[in-house]
Amino acid sequence: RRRRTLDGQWEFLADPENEGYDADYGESFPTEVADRISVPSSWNAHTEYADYVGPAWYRRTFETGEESLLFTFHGVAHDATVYLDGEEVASHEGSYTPFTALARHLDAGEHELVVRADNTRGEATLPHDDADWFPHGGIHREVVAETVPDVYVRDLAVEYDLYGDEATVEAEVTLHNVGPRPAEPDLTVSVGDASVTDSVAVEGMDAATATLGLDVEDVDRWSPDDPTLYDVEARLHGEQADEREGDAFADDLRDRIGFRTVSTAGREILINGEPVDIAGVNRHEDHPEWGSAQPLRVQERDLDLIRRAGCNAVRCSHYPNHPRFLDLCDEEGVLVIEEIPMWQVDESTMTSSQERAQRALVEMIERDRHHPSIFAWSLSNECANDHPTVVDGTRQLKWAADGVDDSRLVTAASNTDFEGATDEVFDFCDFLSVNAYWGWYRDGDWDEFLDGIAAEYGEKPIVVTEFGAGAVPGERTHEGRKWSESYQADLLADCVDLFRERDDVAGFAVWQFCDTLTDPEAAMTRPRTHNNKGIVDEHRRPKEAYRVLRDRLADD
Ligand code: ADA
Repeated sequence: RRRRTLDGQWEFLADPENEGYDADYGESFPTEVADRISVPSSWNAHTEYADYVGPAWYRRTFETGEESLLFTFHGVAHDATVYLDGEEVASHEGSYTPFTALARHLDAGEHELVVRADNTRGEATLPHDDADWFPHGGIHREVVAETVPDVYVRDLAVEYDLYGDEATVEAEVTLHNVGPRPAEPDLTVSVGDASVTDSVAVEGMDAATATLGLDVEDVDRWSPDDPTLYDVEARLHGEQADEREGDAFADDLRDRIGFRTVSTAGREILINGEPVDIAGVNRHEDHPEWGSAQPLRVQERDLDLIRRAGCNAVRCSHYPNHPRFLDLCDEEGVLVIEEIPMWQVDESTMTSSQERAQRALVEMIERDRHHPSIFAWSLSNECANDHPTVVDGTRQLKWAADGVDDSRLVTAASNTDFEGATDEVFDFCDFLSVNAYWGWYRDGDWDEFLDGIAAEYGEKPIVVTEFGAGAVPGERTHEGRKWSESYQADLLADCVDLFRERDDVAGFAVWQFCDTLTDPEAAMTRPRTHNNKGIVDEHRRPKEAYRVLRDRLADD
């Protein structure tokens, strides 16, 4: 499939009064007063718009032949509406999952794309307005246009069962026919060297889904130590039944998978039936130069530093990360927990954001279901899991997750017990993701706390998905006071030793990988307006905690 990028400089207009550009400038985009901004980027990574929160407009033109184009916006923060030649063609809520727009049978020549993006957060947005991370705005992930024929592969979802070194694969392929006439292309699905072909009938202006099965023999499993990946492809070919222009079908969709199983047994998490000790970090997509729009080099470096610290896992807190970062985790054998931005939702925000949450979850799983590195979907973070509205809403999310993919573990990160109440969401989680900050926000005994969790929620693995302490980079005190690097390092060392001694703790994820810009509203409790609990600072310079963690994990 021919793909072209629409990255580069776009015209840009902040719209603080939410007027829309028409109101002031008539019909056409006011190119003469517009700024230029690079795509992908967070507009907050540009000095002039560093603090800007609100709606803004993007515009660019592009040339095309006579063709149909499938546009994919990989991430627009937070809400977006897309116009092609003045017509609305797509709208989407949420920064971290992609959306598409199909432009059917475009005329040859120049066309105009306009995008309205809005990073305003509120009660109903996800994340909502209190979230502890900076609301980066704009088209912060790539925009791609693919040329598609009338009959094209819209979606490919691969599932498998593993029996020893044999896999039975089921590929569900959705075809769209945007032409008027019925069609019956041949569809070949291949996984590595194995393939199967069938013909699929699809009516004009309609869609059809076909499920093709094939067996893969001598499977090399994906594992953290040996992360083998297989190419998968759904390809259309064959002749059109009637004579028409371009008389053969031609389209393809490609991805990668890895064969492995994920399960739990008692207090253990198993990959391919083998217990793994999760040693991870939480990672936000944030960088002083790039904001949330990290180039490949930053992603590579982050993962390299995480690996060098001795970690084997990343919790993508608190939202679906850039798919390229997940590709790197697949290739490196790093285990991933992926989450939707359901952050500290209470009864009222649950009611207002339930539908968004469900869409975000399904979009995340549909985008990422082929990544073998992802072993768990996380439904939420630190929500009011003792409140019936929140519990019921989260249960529906669990059902939605199971409906799309039941091959992974499902969890939700909880601080409810930390607050002294019972977490009812844990009842339907495969493992218990526990966030607690004993020794930082409060004094308390970690062992006693974990004993309580272990006793209350039955025989499930416990992963301490957040713990840590803030350390302002460079801050040192002889007394090891709070906010010093040594206080943080000592606390992490003690926690890691304690978690690793306990049989009921299957692993941990340090809060957090790097210092990250936080919501300006939190400035008075977050020095430098950063969440300073990184083991490296925002420029990825190591703190004392980084070395301590590396020394602890090195002997594994
Ligand atoms: C919570 C939350 C994190 C971060 C952390 C902290 O546990 O899940 O996003 O805000 O607290 O640093 O206090």
